[in-house]
Amino acid sequence: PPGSLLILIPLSLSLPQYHVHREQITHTGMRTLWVIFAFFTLAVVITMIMAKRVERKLRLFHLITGIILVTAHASYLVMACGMGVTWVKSFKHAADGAPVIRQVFYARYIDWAITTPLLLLDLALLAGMPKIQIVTILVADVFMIVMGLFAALQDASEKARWFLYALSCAFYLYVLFGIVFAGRKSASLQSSNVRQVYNVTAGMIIVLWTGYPIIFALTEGKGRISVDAEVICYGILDVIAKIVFGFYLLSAHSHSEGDSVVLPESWTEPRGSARYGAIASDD
Ligand code: RET
Repeated sequence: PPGSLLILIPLSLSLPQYHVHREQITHTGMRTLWVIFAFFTLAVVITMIMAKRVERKLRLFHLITGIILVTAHASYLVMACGMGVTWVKSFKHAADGAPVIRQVFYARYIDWAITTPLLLLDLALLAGMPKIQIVTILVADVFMIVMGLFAALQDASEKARWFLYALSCAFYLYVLFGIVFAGRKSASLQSSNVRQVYNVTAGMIIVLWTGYPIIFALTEGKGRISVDAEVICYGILDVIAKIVFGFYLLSAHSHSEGDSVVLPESWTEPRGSARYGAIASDD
């Protein structure tokens, strides 16, 4: 009834005014997302053209790189359309004491969960690593991303967030060790050209990928840099780690006529020997 409304008005005026400080993307960040989307679209088209031009046996790398680029293209489209994003409570407070909530683009983690294992697969196939080593590195990588996603979304306890972050970093270290030791050991059996491509691509991964946990610590972790700056930093890394990396790998390959990769026994050991299913004696 209208009478009760009249009572509610002075009541609501006397309540303390809570306001929440929102850290969110602005048009600068949105524009960045669209620009990077355009880069990935172009990169997908160029990869398809390059795939048509090389001999069949090299196309597996074009296929894997193509899937990586299409995934990034889709994820940037989703984010540029304002989707794949959620609000997460921050552990810091605004200058006036108001609680802070921050936008987190969780779509990236879905992208990374698909693309980072494929980037590692590119590298592992180039080195000719045994299957079991490939599987463990890829699985550790997926765990790294999933733990990172939960760290980003965890807003009940700051300690829990950093614990999940540390766990994710531990998986990351496992992946790095795999690339530096197991991967290089397999690559050392290959021709000098393949070995060199491996060293360059592995080096790129070590340097570029390390940027991601650093950005995470500054944004989701400490809330030091804005959502726009976060979009730009991840965007630059994504473009280098996917497009520059992919094109280097593909063009280095097209020039390596006659480079046949030496496979470990696990790939080639004949049926009926010491193998158990697909697992060979050296796996
Ligand atoms: C997170 C947060 C927690 C700690 C670590 C992380 C690592 C992320 C990495 C991402 C790589 C992404 C790439 C994308 C596409 O090109 C999840 C940020 C260690 C290494 C290469």
